This record gives sequence, C-alpha cells and structure tokens, in this order.
Amino acid sequence: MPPFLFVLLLLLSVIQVTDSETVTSEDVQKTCPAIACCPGLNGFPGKDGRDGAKGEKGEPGEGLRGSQGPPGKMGPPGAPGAPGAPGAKGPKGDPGKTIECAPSSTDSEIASLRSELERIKNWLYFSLVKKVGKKLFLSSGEKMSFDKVKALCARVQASVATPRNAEENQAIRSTTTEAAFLGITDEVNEGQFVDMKGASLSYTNWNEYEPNNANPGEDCVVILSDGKWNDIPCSRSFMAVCEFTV
Ligand code: MFB
Ligand code: CA
Repeated sequence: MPPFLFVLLLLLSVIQVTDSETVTSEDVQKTCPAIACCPGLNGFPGKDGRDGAKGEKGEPGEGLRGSQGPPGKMGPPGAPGAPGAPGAKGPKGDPGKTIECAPSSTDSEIASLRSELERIKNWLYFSLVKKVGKKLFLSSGEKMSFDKVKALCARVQASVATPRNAEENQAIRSTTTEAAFLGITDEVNEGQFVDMKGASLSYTNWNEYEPNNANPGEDCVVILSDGKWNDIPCSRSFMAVCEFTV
C-alpha cells in the first residue's frame, strides 16, 4: 500500500474515534476532498429512513379466545305465527225445530198481488197480446214514425217485433188490423235488410215485386194486413208492435 494511502486511512480512523457522531460521506468529502475523487471505496451507511406507510391489517391472532359472555337481554316478541291447520270436524248438531209461522200480512199481500197479476195477464193474452213460445207480441194501438216505435218499445223493456218464422209472422199480424212496423231496415246498406242488431234475416215474407225502394227511398218495413211485407219510408206513420221475451 502506497505510504500516502496509509497515512490517509490512518487519518480517517483518527477522525472516527474523536467524533462521537457518525461520520457521513458528506462530512468526509468536506474534510477529505481527496476521498471524494477516489472511486472504489464504499461510503459509510446513511441515516435511518423515516417510518414507512402503515401496513395492511393483519389476520386475527391465534391467541386464546375470551370466555363466553353472559346471555343478552330478552328480545322483543316475534311476529305472530302462521294460522294452524283446521281442526277436526265437530259432531253433528241437533236438528232444528220446525216452527209453524202464521202467514204475515206481507205474505198475504204477496199472494193477492200474484193472483192480480195472473188475471191481468189473462186479459192481455185474451185481447191484445199474442204469445208464441217465449215471445209476447203487443200492439200500442196507435200510429207513429219508426223512430218513435223504437223509443216506445225500449221504454217498456221490449224490442220492435221481428218475425223469425211464419208462426211469429202470423201472431204479429193478428195484433192489429192495420199495417205495422217490423224491426227490419236496410238503412246501413241499401238492399241489405237486417234486424235491429244488424244480423241478416233467415225468414222473409216480401210482397210481390218488393222490396222496390220506391222513390224517394224506402229503408223500413211494414207487415200488411195479409201478413206480406213492403219496404216504405221510415218517416211515415204505422202501428207499433213490441216484442217481449218471458
Ligand atoms: C208500392 C210500394 C211502395 C208504396 C207504394 C204506394 O207498391 O212498393 O212502397 O207503398 O206502392 C206498388
Ligand atoms: Ca216498397
């Protein structure tokens, strides 16, 4: 080792022994510039670094668990349970007592009303009303336009008389001695006669050369005294015949 180097190292070791603080590389560079330019020697260790960032929370420790604590306070009452299964069928009850009720005034009133109604019906059937199956045909006894006939029948919960066969046609004719409106028109489609619900007809009884839609146009239908049909203007007045279902 060259002598100058030995002296240098000696000097350095003397500095370390006399200074209680750690000699840093900077200190050395200040007092011994020659070392700063002698590459190949390691510097002295640096100051301790600052504390690092806080680490992740660790797994729970394997240490002994505490002893079981005392039971907690009584909790609030739970929700009511679901309804139970239906119970077994009970024994048969005692038979009810039969009580003979004397007819009340209401009962006797009902009975008399019923007999009165039967008498009125018989009068009607005898004179004005014609019955075929479950249908009753009744004439108003007065002439009016087709619109008024529709309103009159609707007011008595009935519809304008519409024969579905020869028997009903004959019954309607017999309610009046004059021509009467039927519940049949071709107002919607000229030449296509339908009933009041718009349904096509399975039975017709047109007079010869009818319907002819004679001028000024004929969209309604009347039954004549011989039971034949003719198309006529709806604005003209003819007898009203209504149809009831019993
Ligand atoms: C015609 C008939 C028309 C009128 C007219 C007086 O028949 O189709 O509806 O009733 O007579 C000839
Ligand atoms: Ca006609």
